Amino acid sequence: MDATEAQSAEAFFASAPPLKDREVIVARVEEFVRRRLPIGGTRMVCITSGGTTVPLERKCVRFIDNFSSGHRGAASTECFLKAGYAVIFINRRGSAQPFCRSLPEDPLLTCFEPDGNKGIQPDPKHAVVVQEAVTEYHSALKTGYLLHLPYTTLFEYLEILRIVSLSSQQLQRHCMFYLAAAVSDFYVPWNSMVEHKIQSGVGPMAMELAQVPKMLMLLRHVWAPEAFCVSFKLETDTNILMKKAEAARERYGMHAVVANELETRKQKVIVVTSEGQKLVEKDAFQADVEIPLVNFLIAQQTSYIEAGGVYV
Ligand code: PAZ
Repeated sequence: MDATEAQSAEAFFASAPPLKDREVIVARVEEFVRRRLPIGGTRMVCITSGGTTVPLERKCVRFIDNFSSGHRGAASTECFLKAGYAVIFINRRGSAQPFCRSLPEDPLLTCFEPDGNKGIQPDPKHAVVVQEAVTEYHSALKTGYLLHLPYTTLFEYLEILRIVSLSSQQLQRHCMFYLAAAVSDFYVPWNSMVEHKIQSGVGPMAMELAQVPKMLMLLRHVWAPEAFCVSFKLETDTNILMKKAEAARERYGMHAVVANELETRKQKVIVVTSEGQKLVEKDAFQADVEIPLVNFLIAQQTSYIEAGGVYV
């Protein structure tokens, strides 16, 4: 990567607002990574999920959003946990969470009912799914296999991703990055952002957005150069999807790029690796396409580890 890209990334972080609870996050990540040592025991994956927001005001009322329900990240977290991976789950606040996907939309209010004695109990209609969700989620937390780090803004997302990647360097090839979050390509730099709510009634508004520095490049080559890196490419125009995915793999040196189209993303994806393109589809017996996708990527990472890092 060239020096200008590294400089613009440095400038981004230098001008970003301070990350709330930074020390706590760093300590939790370092402890989580330490539990995976010595290398060769449990593998770790960092899964990003949901869409970043780009605030337009410092005291933010308005923001630009990126589409992602978080389903992919949540389903994949469940699959990696089942496969024995420790998972750092970086997700957008309010987007889908692992083990909750079969619960009704408003789980707390719908899944429970008053027990007539000032307490609550699961509504019998949802008792089985509630019990399963609570048991699996708490078991992953208690056994130290799941660390949940929520974000909202682009600034928080990139700060947290950098903290995790730098800490995970010690795990070398036994760490995977699975970057399913939809991350904004444009933003308003903090130092040129207005403090208060933008006022209306003054006619049309023009706003210039700066380009977000190419952090995938930094992640891959500087922050975690040995980790197995998987990025995602979403397009709505199928004619350009594969070209963009191939280009992303070349440009950022990703080990795999998962290409998906908006309408069909829950049924099939195409994974681009140095070996070519592989169609991954869910079959009639699989609940989610993430099951074959995660299995395929785990096998790819195993080859990467066994090849001693010589892969791309
Ligand atoms: O979160 P979700 O299940 O609704 O969708 C997943 C996805 C389409 C956001 C993800 O698979 C993806 O492609 N993420 C990267 C998007 C991009 O920046 O191109």
